[in-house]
Formats: sequence, C-alpha cells, structure tokens
Amino acid sequence: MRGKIGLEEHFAIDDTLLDSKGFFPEDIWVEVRERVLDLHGRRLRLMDEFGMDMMILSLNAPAIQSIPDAKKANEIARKANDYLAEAVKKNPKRFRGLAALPLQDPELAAKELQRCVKDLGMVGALANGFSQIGDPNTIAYLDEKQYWPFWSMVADLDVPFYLHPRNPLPQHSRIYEGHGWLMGPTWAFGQETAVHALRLMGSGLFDKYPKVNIILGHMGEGLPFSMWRVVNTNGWIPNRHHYPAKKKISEYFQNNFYITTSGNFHTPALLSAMLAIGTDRIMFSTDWPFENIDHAAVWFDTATISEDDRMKIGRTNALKLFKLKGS
Ligand code: GRE
Ligand code: ZN
Repeated sequence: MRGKIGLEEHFAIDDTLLDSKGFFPEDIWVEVRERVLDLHGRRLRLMDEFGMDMMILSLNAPAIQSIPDAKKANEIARKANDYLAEAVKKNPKRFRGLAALPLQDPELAAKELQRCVKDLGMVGALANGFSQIGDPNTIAYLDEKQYWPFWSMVADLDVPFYLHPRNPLPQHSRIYEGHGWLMGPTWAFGQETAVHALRLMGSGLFDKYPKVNIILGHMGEGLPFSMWRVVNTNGWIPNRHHYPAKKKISEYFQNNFYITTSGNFHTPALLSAMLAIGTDRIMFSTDWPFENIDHAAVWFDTATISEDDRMKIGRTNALKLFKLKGS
C-alpha cells in the first residue's frame, strides 16, 4: 500500500551514534552508521520506493537514558531535539518527531517535553527504558513515584509516549551470561521492555492518568501472546494477584497501550496481536535503520489481512493517535 506511516524510525547525532555500534559486527557497522546518520537521502528514497509517506523520527538507543548526569542528559537531549526539529522543518510532509527526554530528572524531562511539543511541534516522546541516574549503576523505572508529576505533564499535553527497548545492565544480566546472542533485539530488549510495561500497568498510573497512551514496538514485546496468562494464572486461587492498580492488567493493556510492527514482520504474530489488543491499536513501523524498510513493507503490503485493516494499521491509526492531517 502507499501512504504508510512508521513510528519507530531512528536517527543519531554524533553524541549518541556510538551507542548503536556495539550491536553490530565491524563490517556491518559501516552500513548502519551511514543509515542512522542519513535523514534526507537514502531514507527518503527507500520511503518513496516502498510506499512510506511518513516517518515519525526518534533518537537511537539507549542514548539519553544512559547518561547518568542529569545536566548532561538534558543538554544532549535538547541538542538532539533541536536537530530533529530542523529535520522535520526541512521536510514536514515526510517527517515528524518524538522528543528525547532527560528522565534522570523528571522535572527537567517534563519541561523538555513541553518545549518539544509546544515550541518545536513534536508529536510525542520516545524513551529507551529505564534511566541511569547519578552513577551508571543506579537506575529508575518509569512507574516509580518520582515520575508521576512527569506523567501528569504527558497527560496534559495529550501526546503518546513510546517505550523503546534497551538492554538490562550487565549486573542484571546473569541469565544471559555465556549466551550473548540473546542480548539486544533477539530477546533481552523484549524481556526488559515487557516487564517495564507490566510495571506501568500494575502501578496504578493509568487509574490516576487514564489518558496516558504508551506505545510498544516489536508487536508488543510478547505481551499480546502473554496477556491471558498474566491475568489468569492460578485462576482457581481467590485474590491471587496483588498490585496497586484497580483493574485487571489486560484492561490497561487494551485501553492505554498501542503496539507497532517494528522489527517483527510475521503474520501469525500480527493476527494474534489483532485478537489480543484490536486492530485499532496496532500501527506499522519498520525500526529503520536497524531493520530494513523493504522487509517491513513487502511483508506488510502482502500480509493476509483485510484491506480495511491494512489501511488502519498502515496509516489511519497513526493519523488519529498523533492528530496528523492526511494529505
Ligand atoms: C532498536 O533500536 O530497535 C535497535 C537497536 C540496536 C540494535 C537493533 C535494534 O537500538 O533493533
Ligand atoms: Zn528501535
């Protein structure tokens, strides 16, 4: 189909570029480096060729979330956001932006989000999981109480928040020791991000801020497949689950979450996700430059779903969620 919109589509600036390097062999890095730094060249040509009308761009990972010093994190985030705003200004028909945020300091993050949305015209934010704060070994997850005023700002601005993966810290990765191939997008990214998302659901955050919308990539990081079990495990035991939130976990998943197809171009997974979260909450994405636009587009354009669903997932769901005007 023509007119597809992608919303997990990355770029890098010099300060964050090397964060992506370790995921790839040296010879492949030459290619990835070129892809991630490019905005207006090959990226647009591929978008044209494979029917992508628009990319909603975001910074690479873990980038800002891995800068322990809050002041420095804020500085680099502002630099990346200014750069992104310029890129969007240069080609507003084809690009929009998601803000990078210094979540080391929730107040600074809220201020930067406000600046990005109000002054720079960004349509949401993207964060790469937990933030390292003060020192590299101290981390915080976004359900923790210090972040609730930040979420109040997200609710007020009424913009979606993309929870993007990062790897767990080495000291939390004993299970992967000797099995490094499971790190990153193969498995550890999804595991880390799914648990982070479940923490948000169980925390009560969405009872207080029911308008907050979280987007997950990679077909929901396994959650569509696992949600029944999360809710119903040991169903014969009364009051089995204890968490601060008021409702069933699946209700938050269905009311406060959206998912994208980034890096998960598999029809059985898509069909299962359509049953679990509904067609209205799934959106096309590629995960360029770490995945290929052609792989994503050729799969999606021919996937065995109805044309009506293809149009929703490929385009109109994103237009609605980000309040974009379709041309
Ligand atoms: C991503 O952002 O999704 C990503 C990386 C690094 C390697 C693979 C990948 O940041 O999908
Ligand atoms: Zn990504």
